[in-house]
Amino acid sequence: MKTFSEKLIKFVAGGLCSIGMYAGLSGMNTGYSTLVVGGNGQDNFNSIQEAINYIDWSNPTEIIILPGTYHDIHQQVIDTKGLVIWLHSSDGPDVTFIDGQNLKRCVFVRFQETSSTIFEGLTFINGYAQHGAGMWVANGSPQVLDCVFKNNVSYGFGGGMYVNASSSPTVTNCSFINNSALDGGGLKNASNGTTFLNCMFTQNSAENGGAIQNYASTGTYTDCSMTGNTASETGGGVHNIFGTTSQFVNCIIDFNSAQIGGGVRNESLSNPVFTSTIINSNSATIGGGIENENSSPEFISCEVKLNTDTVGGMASFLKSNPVLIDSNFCQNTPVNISGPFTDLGGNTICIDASCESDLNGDGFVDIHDLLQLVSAWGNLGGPEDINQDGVVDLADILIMIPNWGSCP
Ligand SMILES: [Ca+2]
Ligand SMILES: [Ca+2]
Repeated sequence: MKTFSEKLIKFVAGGLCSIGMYAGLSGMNTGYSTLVVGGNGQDNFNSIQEAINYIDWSNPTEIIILPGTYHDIHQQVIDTKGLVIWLHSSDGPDVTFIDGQNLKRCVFVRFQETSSTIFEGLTFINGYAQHGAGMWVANGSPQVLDCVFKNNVSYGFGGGMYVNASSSPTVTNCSFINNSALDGGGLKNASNGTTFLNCMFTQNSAENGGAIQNYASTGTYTDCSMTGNTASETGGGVHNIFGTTSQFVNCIIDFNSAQIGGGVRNESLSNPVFTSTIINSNSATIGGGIENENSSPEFISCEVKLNTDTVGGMASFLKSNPVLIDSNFCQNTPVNISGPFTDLGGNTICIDASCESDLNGDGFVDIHDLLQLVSAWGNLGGPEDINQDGVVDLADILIMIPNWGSCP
């Protein structure tokens, strides 16, 4: 067994290049000392925790993880123990797995780690725990870069990641794929100040918050996508609760589904702000795109399209009063918006499909509209050309019939 100082290899950029450095920070003189995990080198550690346990408290340490799948005998695969560590793979997340073996959490961060503690280029996979099966940031603010959270299962909160109130990690270029939990399949975020940049959430599932549940959070999501996630109850893509005021900037929330709020559900005084965000092609029983209860989200330069449900593209209840600026609500079925909202200008809110058949505008689709259509039979265009294909014919009648009755 070598001593710690013998194992400690001084950080030399040239040496790191020789083992095919993946990490984006590599090549910088970081001041971190260096340990290596994996591979066959005689100085290399076999487990990541073994390397962490070897670190001198006063020494910022770089731990290079060579390609492989890493387990551990403890309750989690990695516990950073409050140390300043730059944990990164040599060859990227596709070949470097932190594996909970469906038994334990992958990573625990709980001793006030700062942004100088960095995870980079790793896949956290098969974690299993009550909360944060992939990573539980219980008390700390690490950086997480270029990582993948996949197939992690929490029977409580945050399948991929759970971030507590006292924490504010920065998560950049990460993917959350096929994680599940009771709340927050990909992520449960109860923090203030957490930043997610260019992250992707897909195929995650939960009862509430298929991709993400924000709980009393001010977290920011920029250039992120939440696509194809499911919630058996509320918030297929995103579930915002308990006074969440998160910001979503330039995000895409699409093809998610839930019972209530297919794309987004805002409830219990949550007033998030969506800017230049697309909420498209989500589905639910109530609120295909968005559902609000006692919440007043703001939409600035957003597009809400092609969402489906039985109530509206956006449905608002109780004391909700969403605010719309320069936004576009069109092609949602059967209605684009139901419930109150405040129009601060620049918005396009299309006529609901169910009302396009109300040709005389009396609030009902009935025999009078049908007679008007028949009298315009063969016309090239006009309001009777409901499907706007350039001719009034049988296709237009076939749109009118299912919308028979009162129109919202
Ligand atoms: Ca009518
Ligand atoms: Ca037509």
